[in-house]
Amino acid sequence: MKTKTTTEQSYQIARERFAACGVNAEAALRQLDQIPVSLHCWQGDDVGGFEKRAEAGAGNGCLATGNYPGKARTPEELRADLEMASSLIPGPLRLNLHASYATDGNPMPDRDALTADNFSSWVDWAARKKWGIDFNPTCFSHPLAADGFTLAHPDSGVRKFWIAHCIACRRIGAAIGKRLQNPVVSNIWIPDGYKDTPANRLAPRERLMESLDAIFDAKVSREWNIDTVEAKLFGIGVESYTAGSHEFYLGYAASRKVGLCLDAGHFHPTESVADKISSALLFVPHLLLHVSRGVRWDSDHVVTLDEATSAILEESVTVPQRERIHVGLDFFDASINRIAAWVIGTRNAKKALLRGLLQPVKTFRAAEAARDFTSRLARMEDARSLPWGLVWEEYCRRNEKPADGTWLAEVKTYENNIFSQRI
Ligand code: RNT
Ligand code: ZN
Repeated sequence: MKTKTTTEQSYQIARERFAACGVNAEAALRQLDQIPVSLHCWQGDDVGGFEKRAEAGAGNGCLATGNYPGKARTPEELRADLEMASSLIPGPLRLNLHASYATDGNPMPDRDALTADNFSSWVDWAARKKWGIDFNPTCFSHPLAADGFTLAHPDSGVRKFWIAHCIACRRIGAAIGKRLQNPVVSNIWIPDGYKDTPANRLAPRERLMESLDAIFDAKVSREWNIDTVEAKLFGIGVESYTAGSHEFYLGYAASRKVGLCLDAGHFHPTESVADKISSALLFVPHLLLHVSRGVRWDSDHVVTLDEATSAILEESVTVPQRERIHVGLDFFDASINRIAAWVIGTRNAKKALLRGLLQPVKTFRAAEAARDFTSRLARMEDARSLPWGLVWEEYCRRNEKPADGTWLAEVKTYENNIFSQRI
């Protein structure tokens, strides 16, 4: 770790440089402390979950590739790995849980009958850590999702099961939110779609709309549970059509006043997801960001500081009412150390937020208001080389977390000591 004096002195220089551009670095650090990032449990075990049936695990288009050793196999191992990862990430975190990670129940009920009691080990753990929790129904990797359809299934019996599951999950969200006194974001994603050209594009969407209406008709506390719905353009096995497309969910969320989830991998690769935030926020009550990185397809690569991903997070802090935006991660890479994947992706998400908070936005906007587009571009480009990295280093120091370049050894030690026992 860098010494306090070096880091602080460098920060003072950086702070002055930002002040000269009209940016208060101290205020940016305070704001960064107000934006928790929701750490997705599923990066730790390749979307495996703890159900012990044959279909369990990643499925229905969710695919973690690679076979790096040391995957967490039990709740205890997964929590230990999350502890390790979070010890290397500065600032506030939440836990993002999937229903397939239920821990408490003997026997464990099927997904349509889960309650908050089935997650008590997670809730106790999060309470101890003072983390909030977010929640997701698991509408995949189950015998009743075997043909790729759930809420839009032509069979009303199958739809009923998934409707019951989603209602159960909203209730779990509300119960956990109340217990932690911290609202839970409950996000619905379904895989339903066709590999090849559909003959009827409307019918599955009508069924999905009706299923969602039944789900959101169930009375669940709005104070403790925040609903969001997640669209997708395509996926493996559903290349030609997904019932829950962006247009479908944007229309649904706006008309029903539920939140919308924007997953960075769920759009055409040349679309700007950052650009969608300001439009969606005008019409939906909440936005959930699934911060992810698609490489050629919805590959869920670890978040890097690339242009497209940074732009999403930078934009998220420059809009008014940013408390209506919730930041969650959604990547899963089984080809590298899974804890390092969390650390790299989450630190990057936080760096992008910090860079957004440190942007001389007022200056950019003044140039724009004056229709001086030359100055707007010049200022934006000059701002890229402001010393934000020194502010980040100070943020790590204040949070007693390692600076860049100093955390990996701890992961390697953990790998040597712990992963070797998981054979
Ligand atoms: C799938 C969606 C969804 C999942 C998680 C595991 O394409 O992105 O959010 O990744 O629920
Ligand atoms: Zn997602």
